[in-house]
Amino acid sequence: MTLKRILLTGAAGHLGGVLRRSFAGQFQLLRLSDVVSLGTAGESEEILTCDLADAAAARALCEGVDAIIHLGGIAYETGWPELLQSNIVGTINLYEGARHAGVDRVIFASSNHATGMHPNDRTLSGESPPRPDSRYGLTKAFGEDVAALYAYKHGIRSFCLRIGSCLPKPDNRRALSTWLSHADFVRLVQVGLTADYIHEIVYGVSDNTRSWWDNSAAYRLGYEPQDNAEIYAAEVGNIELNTELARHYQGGNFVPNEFSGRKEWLG
Ligand code: NAI
Ligand code: 15L
Repeated sequence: MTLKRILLTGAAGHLGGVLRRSFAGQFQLLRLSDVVSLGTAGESEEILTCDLADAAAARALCEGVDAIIHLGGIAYETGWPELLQSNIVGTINLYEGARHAGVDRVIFASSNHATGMHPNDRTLSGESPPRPDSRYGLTKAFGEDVAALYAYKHGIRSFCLRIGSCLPKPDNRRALSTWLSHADFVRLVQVGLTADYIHEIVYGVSDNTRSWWDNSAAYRLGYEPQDNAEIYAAEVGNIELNTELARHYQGGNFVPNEFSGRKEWLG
């Protein structure tokens, strides 16, 4: 199936901007949506402002598209009321809209924080169980399960990206493991738009020498990352996170925030 009409949620955000620029003119329709203003529509673009927590609006958003790239939501740790609305209710509404509209596939921006309480001497894959490091990470683990429900029960292909640190370049030692370059992010989303899968969880990470993640499932589907954080090692390799907990666990600075766990369980 050639996907012609794409919906991008969270289009006003950092990664939404990366995809908007990269995908300009590539599709018959690129429908851009966010809860905040998106400016003026370019050629083949359509702009729909919508709070994903509004079920009717989210349903209308999904009408007439072949695929959805779902980036919209809160991208950091905060309180339950906000996370519940944007990330939990928002993701349910989005998938429900996709089901009603007969959408072929959804690419879901999960996060490494769904598995952030795993220590960083462990190599994880998309099959590794969630071990969230925050309420935010838990909403992403929930989103991966929503994706599984709608894939296996309702036939919507779901590609979940446990994104590491998608930045112009790595900014500290941790990011030498977790970095996803903008160009590799676009490559991974293109795999999500073209590959044959049912429900797949992969890591959003470049070809980093120090990666903590076995991304062979993404490679099997055709992902060929071209960037490696190691070229920045001399520049940022000495910039350490400033607590033992943040350095020990994959989730980095999300871990010490509100931590009340047992130090003897540090394994
Ligand atoms: P961002 O904060 O720049 O963009 C998220 C966008 O979602 C914002 O424009 C915001 O207005 C919108 N949004 C929030 N609540 C909404 C709602 N209720 N309805 C509609 N739109 C809503 O975040 P960024 O960095 O672009 O991340 C995009 C996605 O990727 C997020 O889901 C984030 O959790 C995920 N991610 C990003 C990583 C990164 O390194 N940038 C790492 C891991 C995951
Ligand atoms: C995320 O999930 C956040 O959205 C992003 O801002 C970074 O903190 C990233 O993870 C990371 O772990 O570096």
